[in-house]
Amino acid sequence: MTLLEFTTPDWVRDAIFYQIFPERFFNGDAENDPIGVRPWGERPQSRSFFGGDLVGIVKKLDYLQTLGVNALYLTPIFVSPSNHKYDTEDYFTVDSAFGGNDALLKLISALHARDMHIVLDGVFNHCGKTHPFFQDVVEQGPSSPYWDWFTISGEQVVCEPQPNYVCWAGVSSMPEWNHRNPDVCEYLFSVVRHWIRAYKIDGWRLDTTEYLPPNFVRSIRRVAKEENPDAYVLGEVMGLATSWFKHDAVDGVMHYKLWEGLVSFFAKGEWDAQQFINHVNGIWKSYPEEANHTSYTLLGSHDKSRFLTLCRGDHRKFLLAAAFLFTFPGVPAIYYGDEIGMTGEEDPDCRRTFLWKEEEQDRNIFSIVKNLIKLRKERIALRRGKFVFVQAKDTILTYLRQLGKEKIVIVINAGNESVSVKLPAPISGDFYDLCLQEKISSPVEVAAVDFRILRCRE
Ligand SMILES: [Ca+2]
Repeated sequence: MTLLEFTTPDWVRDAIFYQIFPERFFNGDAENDPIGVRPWGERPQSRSFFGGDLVGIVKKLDYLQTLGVNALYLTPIFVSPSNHKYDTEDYFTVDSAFGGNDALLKLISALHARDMHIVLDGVFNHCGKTHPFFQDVVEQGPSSPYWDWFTISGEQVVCEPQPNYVCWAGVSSMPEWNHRNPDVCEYLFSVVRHWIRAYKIDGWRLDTTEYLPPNFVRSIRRVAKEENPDAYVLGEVMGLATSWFKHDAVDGVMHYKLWEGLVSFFAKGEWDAQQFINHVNGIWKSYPEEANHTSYTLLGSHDKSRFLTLCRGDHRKFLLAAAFLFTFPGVPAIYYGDEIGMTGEEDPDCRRTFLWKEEEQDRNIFSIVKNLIKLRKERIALRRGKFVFVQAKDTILTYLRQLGKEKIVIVINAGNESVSVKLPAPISGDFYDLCLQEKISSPVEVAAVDFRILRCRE
């Protein structure tokens, strides 16, 4: 496949993703709870368990559909001793605390019946220390058939005080796979195949993509597409992702580079609109157009402080960034609980249990996020249209989304005073405000820390 032939799954362009950390979303079955679960609502510590599971997600699908999301990304669900499950023990079995394989089958069937998609987290850089192949190496040393599946210095495995094997970020509980060994790659490809073939998952999010050999990542994408040409392969990439697209290795990336700009402009106010545009344009032009439309754009994830916390609790700033996300190309994604105003510092605080009591939720944020999702789903130009920056001055940002005759102008005012924005030709004239549902004309009044989404009238 050459770069010219690089194409990405069509369904992703219409997706609204929702990321779930299953241990913390909803406890649908107390029977499968691990020993020692903490009371729901308590602040999490790094090793806390609360009992969330896949049955809980099934029970909350009405909620998710009411919000408007149509695709889920779950952090890892396979057998592992931790609450985050990035230390896999068995790639072919869903953890019993999440309900086992049967619960996944029921979740997928319920999602597909609602025309919703699901992407699982593939942790292929490393496994957990309790993985049987690593345990075999610990017990048998160099005579283990899996000795060359890891990278070990010496004649036996030493875990403490310093591991003598390559492990993720130096964490001894996460030994890295030796991807130079073709048997290792084949084993991991069999995982990729299995869950697409037997369980019909719709794609993989690849954990720590930047730590993986590009050829291995490209092969994962190939294997996934062999099983289902519409499978979505999403890379976790913190830096600029240009080279991953040049390798045709992923369909999109978790857009942490865009997130940096959103934090600097919307949350912290450190940049003016021109700096923000320069940042966004720089990324936009370095990625293939296809990938710009299928990269996963986010305000939050399990690895970052909550966006509302980065905004120091200013709801208006959070909503301004959300308005940008839902009117910008790419696949907008909500980190569970952001839509009801959840806060939290970095891990483990950003992984609190979901607040299901309505009196604890910010219903204003919920209703505006829900409306932004509705607008995006109703207006094809917001999902698939061309995007052009129109104006950037101080804290005011204007851009256009256009598909065929449909033109939508977004005006953002990140400043603390209301402004009157005169829109330049050729988008001057009469408009219809899609949020306020009223006709207006240029100049457009925009309140402090507010936005307007305007359909151009013919
Ligand atoms: Ca449970």
